[in-house]
Amino acid sequence: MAKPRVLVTRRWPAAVEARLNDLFEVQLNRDDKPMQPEEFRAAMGQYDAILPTVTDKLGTPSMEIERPQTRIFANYGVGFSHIDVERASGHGIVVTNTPDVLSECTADLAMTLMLMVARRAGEGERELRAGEWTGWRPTHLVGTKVSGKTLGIIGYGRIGQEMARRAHHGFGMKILAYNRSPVAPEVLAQNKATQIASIDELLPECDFISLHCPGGAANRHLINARRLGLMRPDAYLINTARGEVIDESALAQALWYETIGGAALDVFDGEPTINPDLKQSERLVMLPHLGSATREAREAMGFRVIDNLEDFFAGREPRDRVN
Ligand code: 8YV
Repeated sequence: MAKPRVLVTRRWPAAVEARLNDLFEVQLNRDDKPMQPEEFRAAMGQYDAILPTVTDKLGTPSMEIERPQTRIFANYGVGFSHIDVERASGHGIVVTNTPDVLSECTADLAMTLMLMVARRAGEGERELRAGEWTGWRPTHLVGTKVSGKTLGIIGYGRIGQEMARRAHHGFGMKILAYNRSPVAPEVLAQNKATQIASIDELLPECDFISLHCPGGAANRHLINARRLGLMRPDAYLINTARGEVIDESALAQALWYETIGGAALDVFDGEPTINPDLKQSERLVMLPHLGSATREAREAMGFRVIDNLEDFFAGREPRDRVN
């Protein structure tokens, strides 16, 4: 039987590409650039599977095609708000993602951001590299203590829980959790977390707020000017979820007028373009979407995609089907 034809849109870890080549007839997008809608439309006429990443916008323009050859989008990543899943379902295309395998690394990065912004690590490094450090003094780059503070987690799924585990068990933080659906008491008990009924009630109680909810239209600007106004003036906002969850213009204002303590972002609305207003503030830490960027997570994500493809082409239900 002919091997399924698979399009890999970006370069993946070598070990994963080697395994894909063993199993499938693989086409690699060799220039490693995000694919454009017209390229997707052409690809959907040729390949049995497309393996997109967050940089591939699989919305309406990419899917304007009748009777595609493609039967599965096996996404490399847990978040899939770049894929119009409803439209894919309309074409009979199965969509899968890669949960679990990047939860720890993404939570590690959220901790990194929290510590960096609270302890002014980015400012300190910039000063040192610029040759502007004049030496130790009691009032120099004084930040905020993290240990023992209250952390609010919005989206208490796999990554949110990993963040809570690190913060509670490692840093003695008190955990407040907002989640759309009720969280089982035994899950909350693992990190002595308290579920709060609404985001509006959660925000004023927290020293740090970390976002771990999905992106997409439903959560667009979940953190808007009004909600930023509910944060304490010395509280910090951390985002490793998706850029669109925050109204970035409102955040830029809150930072500029110092109505919040600071923010640390790994994801941006319209990334890799950054809203220039954000860059005005020294109290903002920015990283270039590094959440899952470890050798371990990126390999595990690739092998998880392969598991989903093997199941699908063997006629089994892929474990990570989302539609
Ligand atoms: C991925 C991510 O690396 O998995 C996710 O949802 O945000 C990232 O860490 C990226 O999305 C790859 O597609």
